[in-house]
This record gives sequence, C-alpha cells and structure tokens, in this order.
Amino acid sequence: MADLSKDTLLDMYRNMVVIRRLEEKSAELYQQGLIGGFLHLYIGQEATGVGAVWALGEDDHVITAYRDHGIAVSIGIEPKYILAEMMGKTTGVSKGKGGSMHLADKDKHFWGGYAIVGGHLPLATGLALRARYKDENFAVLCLMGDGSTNIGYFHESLNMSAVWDLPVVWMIENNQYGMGTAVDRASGETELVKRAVGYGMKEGPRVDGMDVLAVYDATKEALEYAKKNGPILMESLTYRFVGHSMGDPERYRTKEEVHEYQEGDPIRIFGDKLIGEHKVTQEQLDVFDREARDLINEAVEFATNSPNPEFDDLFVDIYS
Ligand SMILES: Cc1ncc(C[n+]2csc(CCOP(=O)(O)OP(=O)(O)O)c2C)c(N)n1
Ligand SMILES: [Mg+2]
Repeated sequence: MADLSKDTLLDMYRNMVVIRRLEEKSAELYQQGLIGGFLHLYIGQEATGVGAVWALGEDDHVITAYRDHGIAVSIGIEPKYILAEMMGKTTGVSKGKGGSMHLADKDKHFWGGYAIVGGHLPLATGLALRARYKDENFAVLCLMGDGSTNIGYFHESLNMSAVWDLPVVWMIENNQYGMGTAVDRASGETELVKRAVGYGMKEGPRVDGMDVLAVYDATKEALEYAKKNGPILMESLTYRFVGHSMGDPERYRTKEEVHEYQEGDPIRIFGDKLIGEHKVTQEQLDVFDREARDLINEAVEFATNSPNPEFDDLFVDIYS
C-alpha cells in the first residue's frame, strides 16, 4: 500500500477538492457565456487523475484526451492559467488559443489535452520511443477514455509500443460511457484491459478508480514495470457524475444510476479515510474546501481581468 506521509495525503485531498471546485465554477462560467466551445468536466473522476499523476516520477511524461482539467491541476498548473485558457485569454496556458480541451505545459512534461478521440495515442508511442532511442530512463503515462479503445489509433499505437518494448503505461479511464454509448454497446469484450493479450503486452490491473490510493499504487507499479520491461495496459473503473459535455440531456442513463455512484463520491471516500485512519478532523477538511473556493474565485478574477488575444496573435506560434 501507498507509503505516503500525512502531508502528502492531505495535498492529494486538496488537489481533488481544487479540481471539483474548478469544474463547478467552469460550468457556471460556461452557462454565463464566458467560456465557449466544448467543455468536458472531470467531476466524479478526480481520484483517477490525482492518483495517476501523483505516481509520476520527475522525468516521466503524461498525455491525455480532452477531459483534461483534472490532469492539468494535478501536474501543477495553477487554476488561474487554466481558467484563463478556457476563457480564451492571452494569459492562458496555451495563450488562449487552445481552450478547455488543449491544456498543456511541456516544461511539466504534460503534452496535453487532445480533442480527437484516440488522436494522442500515437504521440504517446512517439514520446516513449525517445526513451528507448536515446536510452533515457522515463515512462509515459497515456490516459484515454474507454471510447478510444475502438479507434484505429489504439491498435496501431499499442501494437507498435509492444513490438518496440516502449515504456508506456496505457491507462483506460473507463467511466462506462463514450458520450451516450455504454461500453457493452460498443465493445464485445467489456473487460477492456484484456486487450493487452492481443498485443503480447502485460495485462495490468483493473483498479477501483474511485479510490485515489489504489490508483496511485497501481500506477506507480505500472510505471516501474514499463521502464524496465515495456508497455502495460491498465484500467481505472470510474464514473462521471455530470453529462458528457455541457448540455448533455443524459437520456442514456437513469438518475438512479448516477445517484448510486454519487454515493461513492471519491472525495468523500478519501476524506472519510483521512478522518478514520490518519487523525484528520472534518474541520481541517472544511478549511481545504474554503481555501479551494478562494483559490478558484481568485482565478476567475485573474482570468476576467486578462486581455484577449490581438488579431495579429492569430499568426503567432503557427507551424508552417
Ligand atoms: C475521432 C473522433 N470521433 C468522434 C469524436 C466525437 N467524440 C467526442 S468525445 C467522444 C466520446 C469518447 O468517449 P471516451 O473515450 O469514453 O471518453 P470520455 O468522454 O468518457 O471521457 C466522441 C465520440 C471525436 N472527438 N473524435
Ligand atoms: Mg468514457
């Protein structure tokens, strides 16, 4: 089990709460018309993102799909730069040109945020190829939705990584739906991790994605394995508490189903564990919550007061 100090555990909890408050605020700003484009929230999946990212070593790399706010916070991007990005401001992590789905910070080894389902998988293969090519000791964590496992890139990327023994942890964030399509309506084999067998790749665990420490432990072990031996496929079983993106009428699932999962809220579960096993008080957790709200309110102020890009900025950072 995770051998983490109490301070680290509290920081992980704080990280989860900041994500939740950021997501709630983003929804508000979207409804006010202050965030445009698509907005996919991470509410319900915090334990997966936080557990996985906290397992990364300093030299490791991470890449993900469009549901990327929680990964960005966990890797250490300040919420103010995330909100500014969502609001299209020049102070955003991608200078306001990427928006919600394209958060990235390569100095932090976070390669983004990709809108095309499965489109980032070949990039993960490429990042990992560098480790083998230059004999560097790092691994790549590639998070993906269950939906991306039926995209052609999944086959190409996983197969290539296996042929070349590349250090990638392929982590499927199985939240049971790809937009409105349940996993069993899209995949013959619903235990997605079993696909590893078809690539001659290590079949990793199906971890409880609502338990931040279980995700942390499993990812840590997987990263070690990948560095030594090559790719591994693992699955984190989770659930999103809100629609696929803003304005999803959610006709594909019942309110009862959502409520049932909300009973197992990953933040509450971890909070209870901290209180029960680590002598933390509810008052302490409440302080974190207030601090997170303040942090997000300050971030909104920063983003609101930041300038919009100028017309000429359209031509900056263009690859030609
Ligand atoms: C190649 C491609 N096809 C279709 C879409 C439209 N699309 C956006 S999200 C999505 C569902 C993906 O679901 P999943 O991978 O499970 O991720 P989740 O939204 O559950 O995090 C689809 C089909 C897309 N963005 N890219
Ligand atoms: Mg999904």
